[in-house]
Amino acid sequence: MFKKILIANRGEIAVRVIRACREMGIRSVAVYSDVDRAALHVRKADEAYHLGPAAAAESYLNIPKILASAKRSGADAIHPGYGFLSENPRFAHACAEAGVKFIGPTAAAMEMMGSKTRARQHMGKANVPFVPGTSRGVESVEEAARVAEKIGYPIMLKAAAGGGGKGMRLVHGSHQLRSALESAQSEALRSFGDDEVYIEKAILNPRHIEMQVLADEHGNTVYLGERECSIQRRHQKVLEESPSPIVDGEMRRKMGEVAVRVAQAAGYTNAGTIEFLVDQERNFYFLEMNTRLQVEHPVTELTTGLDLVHLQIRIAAGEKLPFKQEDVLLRGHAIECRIYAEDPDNNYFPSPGKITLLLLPSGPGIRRDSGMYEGWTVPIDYDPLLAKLIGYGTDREQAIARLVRALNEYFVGGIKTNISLFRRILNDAEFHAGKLDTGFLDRLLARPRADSSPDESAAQVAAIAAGVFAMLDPGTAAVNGANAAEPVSNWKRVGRREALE
Ligand code: MV4
Repeated sequence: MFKKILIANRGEIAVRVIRACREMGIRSVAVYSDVDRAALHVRKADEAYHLGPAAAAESYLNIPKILASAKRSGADAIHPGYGFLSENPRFAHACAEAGVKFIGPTAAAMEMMGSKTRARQHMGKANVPFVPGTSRGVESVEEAARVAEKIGYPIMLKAAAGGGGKGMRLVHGSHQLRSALESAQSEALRSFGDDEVYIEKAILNPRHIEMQVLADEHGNTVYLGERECSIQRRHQKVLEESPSPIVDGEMRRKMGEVAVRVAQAAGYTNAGTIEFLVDQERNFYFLEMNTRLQVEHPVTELTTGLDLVHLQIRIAAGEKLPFKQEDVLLRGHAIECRIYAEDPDNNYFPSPGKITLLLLPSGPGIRRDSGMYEGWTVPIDYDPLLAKLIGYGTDREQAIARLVRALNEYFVGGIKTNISLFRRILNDAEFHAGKLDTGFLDRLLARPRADSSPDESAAQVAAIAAGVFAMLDPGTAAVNGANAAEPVSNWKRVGRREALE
């Protein structure tokens, strides 16, 4: 087993991996940029190495600097988290060259699944249902027109090297084809340095449902249930849940078996996710494979009772999966809210700054994976994800009720967050009915806001007022029933008073 793991990431996922290391008795090494000097992952790791300036290219994306830190610290493995270098085959290869185990798939598996057309070519051999279309880039408008006529409009033009909707165009008729193809190719070239664009039949109002898989290095591959990820804004997931409201046992088994075939066709090892598009008739089509641990992995952990990071580390250390497919039992329902430092009243623009007050939810069925703390300054330089709030319950309604209760306990002072957005989503009738598709959030945001019910906002104001008074005069805390035997610590009082001034 590894003695020391370097986490080549930051924020909540770095803290999450550090926690798994600590639970496994493995020393953890953090790396950080100038603006992350006081970040939570640096505080929690056993060791920390400075990478350089805030710019990702000078820090979290800088392979030589990260490998130099691994060498200096004597780390024998690296966990990439998600984003940054987590799906970069050159990084995986460089780790192997440096004799440091990359906790994830091989560079070859990453490369195969990194190109959507290469993936489709390989999936074709593995009897995997994918959206009708081409498995190679189109060479000309004429060729595109022929293919489109054959599969029928509307069609979707997509960048082979793409993801997240970049280089993607929905085309309703031949008259739009030339301009759409040219703009898709130029955006693909700009975004990915590769202008290959291919064609798929457009699935209208699809759901995005993904299947978690886990494969050890001895040929064992299992699926761990699906995640409903249809609630997205501009191709960024906002809220995810497991299980999906529309997947029953039969459909889960079928999707799981397809996902396992995809992973095996790719020679995949470690944790991976197969994304599907699901149409209104619940037909599912392979979309792409994510060769990393995903942000939303906690909802799978809660419904399976498994720790995916522990398992990733054990797999990378050469252990066999400690269970078989029939041992994977799903129980309950989990829903994750991604808490972003964004201003809902200003087009969700990032809202960096100092966190002056943090009132945190807890209690039955509530999990928080967080990278923030009171007094920390959220930098402008990176993705504004602050924390994930996950509610777990026996069923979907209990999970929703717990999440609504927890959101009303959550308060982040000093910056704006999207917490209010989740109250709107979780109170929405379509959401409660499980009527989700990738257009859900756009429809919700297009509707006029129903004011949050007065008692909720009053509860918030009361909670903040109580907190403020308790800070200003500990005696008040005693009067308000706070436990006088445990006066507010000097650290907290000084910190809070400073924050308030
Ligand atoms: C599609 C599609 C409809 N038909 N492909 C968006 C980014 C990438 N993950 C694939 N995406 C889509 N591909 C076909 N043939 C609709 C989308 C899509 C989408 C997919 C998943 C989650 C959110 C989405 C938002 C808009 C469009």
